[in-house]
Amino acid sequence: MNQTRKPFRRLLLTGAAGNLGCQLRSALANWADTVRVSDIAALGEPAPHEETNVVDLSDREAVMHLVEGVDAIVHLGGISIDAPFDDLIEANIRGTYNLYEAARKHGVKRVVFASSNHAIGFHPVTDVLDADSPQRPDSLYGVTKCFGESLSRYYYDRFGIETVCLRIGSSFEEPKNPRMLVTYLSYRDFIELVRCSLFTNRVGHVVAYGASNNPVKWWDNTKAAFLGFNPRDSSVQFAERFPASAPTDDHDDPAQRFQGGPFVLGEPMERSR
Ligand code: NAI
Ligand code: 15L
Repeated sequence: MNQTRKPFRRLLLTGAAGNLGCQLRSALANWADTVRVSDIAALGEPAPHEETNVVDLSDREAVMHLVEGVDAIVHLGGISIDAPFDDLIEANIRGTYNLYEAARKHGVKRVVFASSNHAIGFHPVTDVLDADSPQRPDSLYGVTKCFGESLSRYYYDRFGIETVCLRIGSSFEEPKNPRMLVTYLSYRDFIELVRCSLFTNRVGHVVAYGASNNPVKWWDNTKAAFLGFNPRDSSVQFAERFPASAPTDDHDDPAQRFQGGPFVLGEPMERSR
């Protein structure tokens, strides 16, 4: 049978059992001959083009094996909310380090890293940020995303591994609260952002914000315009669910004043023993 060659031979997707991993999994079929899907959780039956690997990202040897033979990585795996420090260290700090170190050893050229708006969540809601705005994490979770952004910068400067750091807003089926009218990233736009991040010829190391074309904007993607990401969706269709109010930073409630919303209220947590 004469099969058309796809742009990538083998792509690795971490966090494939999660919310966004499930959305991306089928799209990747069009982009790579083989998609290696991985998670610490069960992954279900592999499709014909898939290889499944249940791996804890904190297991260095297992991650080294996981990354062997892949052309590029979409790294979504890890803890996706604030959590005890010891847990974040394993999944998000050690896990991301293991992944980059394996990428270096196996000659992987490109990583798309799921960072988060919580890397900049302590900026007030009245600010508009771009890729050069200082990191202001709003939680230990946000700190781990800042670590991932710095680690990937180092691996680019030192070893030439390119990374697009996606500061994803709120990527769910629908916005769940007024804040998400600003931070909403539709699943369709999320997939397109990953596609642009994988397919743009040279990206170096770049930060791109992940939001749909929402009426209120906190983030300016001009410095990542070369990715060609043009969101097609908008939170406007959900606006009437939440009463409109002008952005303000004079609220008493920090969850209203800062872009990170309720994440700014979190307490540092120890693992409960
Ligand atoms: P999710 O929590 O649904 O998926 C994360 C996946 O990572 C889960 O399937 C989990 O089992 C896996 N995982 C956790 N610890 C692991 C470990 N030690 N080893 C291997 N796998 C592990 O989160 P979601 O929504 O799919 O997000 C994907 C990525 O995007 C996450 O890194 C998250 O921080 C980031 N992100 C997501 C946003 C959103 O709105 N969905 C917003 C900002 C960032
Ligand atoms: C994130 O980083 C989380 O992974 C996601 O679950 C949401 O909380 C999102 O940010 C958000 O800010 O809405």
